Amino acid sequence: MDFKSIKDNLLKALAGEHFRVSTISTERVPLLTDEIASLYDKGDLNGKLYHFYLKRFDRSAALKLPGAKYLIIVAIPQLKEEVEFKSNGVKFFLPVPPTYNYRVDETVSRILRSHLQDRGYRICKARIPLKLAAARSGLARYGRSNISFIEGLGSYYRLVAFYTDFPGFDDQWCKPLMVEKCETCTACLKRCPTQAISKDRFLILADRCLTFLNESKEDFPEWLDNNIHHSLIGCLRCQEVCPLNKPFKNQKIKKRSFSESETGELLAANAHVAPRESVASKLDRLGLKDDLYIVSRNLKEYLHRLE
Ligand code: B12
Repeated sequence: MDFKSIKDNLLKALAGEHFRVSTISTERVPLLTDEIASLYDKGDLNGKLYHFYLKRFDRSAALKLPGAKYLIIVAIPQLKEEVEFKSNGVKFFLPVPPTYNYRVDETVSRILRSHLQDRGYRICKARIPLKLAAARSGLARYGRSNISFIEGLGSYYRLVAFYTDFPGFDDQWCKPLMVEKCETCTACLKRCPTQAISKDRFLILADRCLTFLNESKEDFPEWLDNNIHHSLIGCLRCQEVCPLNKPFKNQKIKKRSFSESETGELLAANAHVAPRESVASKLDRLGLKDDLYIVSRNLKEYLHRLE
């Protein structure tokens, strides 16, 4: 099969799952990583943010996949998942925002394997600044909230990227753009419960972002108002208030419910006591199997709010 047919068939299969796709040359990978590192060097990024999340981005595609030619960037539409809990006879729901459930990456991987790997090309998951890659390849545009947006999906999608040595793609490199409507809208800025989005700075103040705080194992800072917790992990406020997300914001998948005893186990979880299989497998299905401590701590924090 010629390059064009392989590429067209692959793109068709990904589009069949409603995934959006772009490709760039792997020569761009160091540029992406350097762009982030230079922000840190200039003092524009919080040290913890850089060391915990950003420092480990791939410096070169070849180190991961020798002979890699292209980076395939995929946006996977994803809705929030509403999770039911029960404590002291009271039922309550907490959402898991879109993008935490990484299990869907396997669908992308399966499609790439059947269209590329089965024809002798290799693929390998990439660890890169995904928003920047999506914006630099024209797949997405930045919003004022600093999340990226795609026409028809809002910001409710998960990004994932793979390297391949298949030579038949295009280098879709361009200047990152901002969503035009964000130029005159301040909805996310006003709604952010911790003032992490500011008028005079495009980048968010990551160390103020509720997500940064509740994804971390560290204690919450003194200044954080406990009443603002509303998700099992992360935060939904800047996305839910965004006019571009209006069609999607009330759509949710109600997937898991934890019984009273399972909720109790989650609340009591610690590093020494593994939860029973049913609890572990429900966390796994939510894409949170490695986040037991954080889920437990966040759940407790939310319950304090109800007291
Ligand atoms: C670190 C990180 C965080 C940190 C820092 C967030 C941040 N804004 O960078 C924390 C923990 C706070 C976080 C929070 C969230 N995150 Co996060 N996060 C990441 C991660 C690991 C890296 C992002 C990154 O590179 N940040 C560094 C900054 C500097 O990069 P950047 O914002 O792209 O910076 C560029 C732009 O600002 C641009 N720029 C600068 N000035 C200007 C001016 C103009 C006009 C323009 C156009 C551009 C521009 O240039 C910069 C580069 O030079 C990615 C996964 C990945 N591997 O990439 C997920 C990721 C970005 N997160 C994601 C999500 C969904 C979230 C949350 C919504 C989760 C939630 N529901 O709670 C929140 C949103 C917070 C927010 N408002 O941004 C998704 C985004 C999907 C999407 N639709 O865009 C990603 C891609 C995860 C995924 N696999 O899908 N996250």
